[in-house]
Amino acid sequence: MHIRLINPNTTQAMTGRIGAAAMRIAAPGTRISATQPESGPVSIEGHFDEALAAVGVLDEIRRGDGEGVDAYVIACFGDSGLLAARELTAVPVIGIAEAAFHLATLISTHFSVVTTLGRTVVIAEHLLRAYGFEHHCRKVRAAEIPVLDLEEDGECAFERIAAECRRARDEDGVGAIVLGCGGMADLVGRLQTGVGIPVIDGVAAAVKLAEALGGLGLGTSKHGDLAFPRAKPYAGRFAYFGS
Ligand code: 5HY
Repeated sequence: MHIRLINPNTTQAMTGRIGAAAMRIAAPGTRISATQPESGPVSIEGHFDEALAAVGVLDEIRRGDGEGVDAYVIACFGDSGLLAARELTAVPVIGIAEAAFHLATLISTHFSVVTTLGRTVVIAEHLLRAYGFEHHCRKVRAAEIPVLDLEEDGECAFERIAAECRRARDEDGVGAIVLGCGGMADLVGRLQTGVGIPVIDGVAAAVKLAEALGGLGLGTSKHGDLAFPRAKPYAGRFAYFGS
């Protein structure tokens, strides 16, 4: 099967690292491709960025469906545009936050999240409630690093993330930690070794869940609210979505 990872921000280097992390854990026979929108924020660090990035995600879904992609992973911890993307396609669309939350609850009664900036904590908290995991998550923590510091100052960023993971392990009474950024995907092995409890990267979790859905022949339901959008014109810059 062909899984397309969509990095909703427009930083190519991060797309490459996310794609490489996915390829390392993909099953034999799974083809991985990774892309990002042509337009949009270079990093997603709040509600405004999420709103703009969602349109780019939808563009990538349209493009991927024209290329015969079998499943999509939205590789941003805000699960940017997830439900809208699911309306657009009949194949699975997995958000890395939702995927990581699911896997964390299969191995631990409680988990904490370590994300980037404090201002994005509320986005993760909204998703926990929306997905029904709020009683399983003890705390959403921020390492207080800008997303692109994961590209530009990797070792310092790693140390800050690792320190926050250790605090979660020691203070939160959790059995697992979820990494709250697609750009952290290639840090999971080092963090797992250093922190000593299970650390879950949503990119890997989403790839494996996409493989599972593909193996079961399950796609996005087109019955009900995730049915294809009703046919209508779209004005202005979105006219190309119209039918
Ligand atoms: C992400 N931002 O996974 C999120 C992380 C965050 O550009 N990719 C981004 O803090 O929400």
